[in-house]
Amino acid sequence: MQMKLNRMSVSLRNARSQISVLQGRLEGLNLLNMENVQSMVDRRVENITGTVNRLSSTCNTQCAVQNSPQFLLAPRNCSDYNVLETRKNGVYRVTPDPRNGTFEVFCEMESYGGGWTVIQQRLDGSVSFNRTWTEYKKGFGNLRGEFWLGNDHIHLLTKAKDMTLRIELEDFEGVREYAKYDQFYVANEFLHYRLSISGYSGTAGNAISFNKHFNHDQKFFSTPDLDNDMYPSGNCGAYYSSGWWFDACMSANLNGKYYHKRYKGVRNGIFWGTWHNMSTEYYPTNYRQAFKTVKMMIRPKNYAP
Ligand SMILES: [Ca+2]
Repeated sequence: MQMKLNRMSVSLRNARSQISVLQGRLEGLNLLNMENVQSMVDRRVENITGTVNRLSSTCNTQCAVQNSPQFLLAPRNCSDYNVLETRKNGVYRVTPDPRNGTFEVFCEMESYGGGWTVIQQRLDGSVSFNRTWTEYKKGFGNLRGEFWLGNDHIHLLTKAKDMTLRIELEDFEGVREYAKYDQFYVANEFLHYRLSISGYSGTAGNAISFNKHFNHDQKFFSTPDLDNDMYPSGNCGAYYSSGWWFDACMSANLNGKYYHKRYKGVRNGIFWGTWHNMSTEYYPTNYRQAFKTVKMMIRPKNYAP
């Protein structure tokens, strides 16, 4: 009896190890194919979403009642909470894409017309932005303080709806300026979170698309440990200690190091190339501009406060 049991347990163990080998191979195959299938489905869903949006925007008052409840069930971003008459700043849960679960975001509901989902904030330098690809992917920091919301989350939010981006900047003299972009989209990880951004207006200047040689539009995301930038002889992310949609390398970088006052040397601080006194900087004799606060936030293009 004991021998039989032993024999059986040995063959069970063998079977189990064979199963796990097969499982590993299957997963490999599945992953390969699933990525293709997923991007195909994503494209289809995007097309259908576009059609549905067009149809629902042609709806008049008769169909408004049927449309509103589904938005109320699962707010996709902070602007949906504004519909619910929740108009207080704070942390809320959003579901931009039901297939990818829910996550928490900080909602700016009281200023700039409200309904803003904050994707990045700098306040005091308490959180390092010198982080890895994986950290920028997942997000880091504290939603009530300094943070990066995470590239996967930003992708889902900007994929679900046409979004505008608002950037608020403040220097240590208390000067506040802003930049707004009518269109803001971040692609998925397979496309290295490529940035699509256009339609500037504001007071801070268009540092994102500065000129032919410095343009962050359509650039991939790079981090100190993963170089997807346009600079052939080095890694901008490593050089400037941050993750960003680097060109070769930059006219803007809001994820640079937090300096509490102006500084000298490598311009690895928070940087906005069109800031008013930026042109007086001259390396290496002059000081570099430092910023006190930065906030990046997004809201649906069709939002009406
Ligand atoms: Ca490079």
